[in-house]
Amino acid sequence: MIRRTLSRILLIATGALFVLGCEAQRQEAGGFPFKLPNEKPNRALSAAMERNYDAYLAPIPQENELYTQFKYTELKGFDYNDHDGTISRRDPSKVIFAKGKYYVWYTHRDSPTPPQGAAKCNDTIPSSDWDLCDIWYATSKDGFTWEEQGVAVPRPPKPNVGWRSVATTDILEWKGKYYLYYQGFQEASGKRGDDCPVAVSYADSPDGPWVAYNKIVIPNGGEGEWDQYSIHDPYPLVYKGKIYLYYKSDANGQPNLVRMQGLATADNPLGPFTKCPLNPVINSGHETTLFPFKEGIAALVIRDGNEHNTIQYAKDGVNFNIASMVTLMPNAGGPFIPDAFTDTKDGRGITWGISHLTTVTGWKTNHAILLRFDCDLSQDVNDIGMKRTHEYNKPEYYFKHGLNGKQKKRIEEENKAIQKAKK
Ligand code: AAL
Repeated sequence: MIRRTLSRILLIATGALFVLGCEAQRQEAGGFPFKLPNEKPNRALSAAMERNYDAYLAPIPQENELYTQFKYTELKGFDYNDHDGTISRRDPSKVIFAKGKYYVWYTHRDSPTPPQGAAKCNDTIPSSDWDLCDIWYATSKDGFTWEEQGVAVPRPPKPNVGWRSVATTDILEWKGKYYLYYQGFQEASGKRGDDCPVAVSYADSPDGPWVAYNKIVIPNGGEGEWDQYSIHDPYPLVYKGKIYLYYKSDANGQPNLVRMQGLATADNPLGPFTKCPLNPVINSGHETTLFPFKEGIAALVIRDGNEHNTIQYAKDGVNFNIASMVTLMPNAGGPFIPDAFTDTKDGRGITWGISHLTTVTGWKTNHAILLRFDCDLSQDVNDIGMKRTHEYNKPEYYFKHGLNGKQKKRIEEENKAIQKAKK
């Protein structure tokens, strides 16, 4: 008892000393300045203020080159069969500019029915939105109106890699040739997770013809490793004289799928690719979107994990840190990155791209659409209209995010328990 009282007195005394110490420091240095200093002030700072200067490119988001809002525009030129779920376009590649126009590649599904799930799928009925797909492409003069050009990479004949579905592609330009990397499914997605490795096709022109390499270029990890089942969203850039291909994998298993991003590098687009020993290099995120920025690589980290809804930056392309917190991020963003393949030492950033929205009309008519996003993550643009920090949404938007039945029940029970306890 005496010991407890003594330690309580000690605790209170330490607390009081700490407060007095802080007050003495405050009086000596004066209160923190009203005008936020541009440079880190030479005074004792709280952890939050230390971080505000050390972790971000600027102490206010308006001046942080890696902070942005995102704006969206519906695309012209794509038909979706009245959105009945039989046509889907999703998971766009980066956008490139070649032969006087922009190019984008994407997963294209045209099936007799919308996806029916793994149990009901067959040779023509898809299990998921990205089952029984081919890779198509479209071109545009302005990035808003697109002309669909048709198939770039079809599903190869069985048993070649991707015979069941080729999906979620991305483009690399390397030494005058073009390479499309994509997920090559050997069985319907959903039969055994969403398992697949990565395959590649190459061409002399972005218009093809594309030659399938018909080999796995990024294999799944070994048994028990984080990427043992799937390599998703292959995303190549040219950095430090090499091909830096980032990808996503799922770990931990159901019901707690943890999605993270890894890196594999190569000197040749057809491999061999060496996985980074520090993988995973990003602890969160879903579809993979990165771009050269200054001397390093920046990443849009969406949807999954502790650090979802952040933009991250790695000076060395490997060790990523949070550079900003953002909202309404593009899903599966494929930005236009003029210096994606130039091996730049001073990446200029991005201002627009193509992304997707999934399950646009509900599960019965499940399909995805492509849309355009705009932002200011560029060293060369200073669009203050993209640097606001709040989103203004109508009440309907909030009420759409309502409680589910289970939650309503829990609250009802909590109320009853409180009533009972107070009686
Ligand atoms: C996505 C991507 C990959 C997954 C599936 C289709 O958006 O992460 O491509 O396999 O969902």
